[in-house]
Amino acid sequence: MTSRMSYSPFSISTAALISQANLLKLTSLLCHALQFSFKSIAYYIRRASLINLSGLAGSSNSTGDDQKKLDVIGNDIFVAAMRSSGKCRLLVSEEEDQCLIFNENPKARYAVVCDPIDGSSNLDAGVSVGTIFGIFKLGEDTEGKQEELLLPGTELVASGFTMYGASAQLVITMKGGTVNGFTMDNALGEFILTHPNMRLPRSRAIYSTNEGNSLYWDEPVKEYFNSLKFPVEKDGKPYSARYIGSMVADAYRTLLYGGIFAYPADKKSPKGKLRILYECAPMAMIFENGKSSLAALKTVGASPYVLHANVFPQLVARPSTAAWNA
Ligand code: FDP
Repeated sequence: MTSRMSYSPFSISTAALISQANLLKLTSLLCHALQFSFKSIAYYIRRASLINLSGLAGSSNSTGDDQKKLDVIGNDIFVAAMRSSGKCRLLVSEEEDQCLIFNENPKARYAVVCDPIDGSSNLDAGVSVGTIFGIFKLGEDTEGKQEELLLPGTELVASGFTMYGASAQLVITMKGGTVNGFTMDNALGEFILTHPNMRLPRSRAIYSTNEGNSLYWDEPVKEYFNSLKFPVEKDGKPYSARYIGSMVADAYRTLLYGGIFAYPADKKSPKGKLRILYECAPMAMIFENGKSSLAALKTVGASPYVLHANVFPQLVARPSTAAWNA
């Protein structure tokens, strides 16, 4: 028996992405600039070993991490794309100490936050990494100051990430909307809608965390993860462990398969490792719109007190029974 793939580029393609953007009146220029960044970063990651882009750049970023060459290139691409879109007034990147203010675009009303290459410690091993982004709408009276960006995730109008894996996967959501996933078709050079209305499935019992930190965990955190591994219910099955160490890749798998992703604060990082503005808030918005639990909602509501602030407790994904029954 022959089987037919349900692949219909004519009915979906970028038109779907653009129509989503229109829903929010996100200008297609900003949307186009974002897609251009993802395609370019994907291109350089694929070619890294061939064109000597592996390894360290010899510098460190605002959060004290050693920068890889691809961190620097990814950031340069993202900054150039946002600046030239003409629609972005403020840009916060993990790789920049200060907020970038594009005064050449005085009428621009969007502020973008991003981690251009998240999970970069995995880069040289060819493991999936990703770009995380969030978009805020500034008021008409904006003065284009970085303080305007110390906002809780609840103020985001859109957020998403692109995972650079076997293929580039773009996941995007708008305020109050659904979560949609697009796969890069390299031949067409377009993101194709392949995963409409993504929702966390309830079926899989997977936990995803860096268990190597358990020595530094507080007792309640240890107890929580032990409860997943040693269920007390009769015939209860333990959770499986999966940890890639790239938040975007762990989050993408969690969205598809279900389970829990966590990076708990510990004695080594009492304020947590992940950053509120450009890592946790956008990711929490995706999981909230994908019907995740209260833990994600708490993260969405957290406000950064400085641009590169961390967030606690960083439990970002778990299917919510209430949301699913609604
Ligand atoms: P990385 O340091 O490689 O950029 O926040 C960054 C991040 O990766 C996340 O992508 C990832 O989930 C986490 O840190 C990995 O940290 P550990 O190596 O401490 O597990």
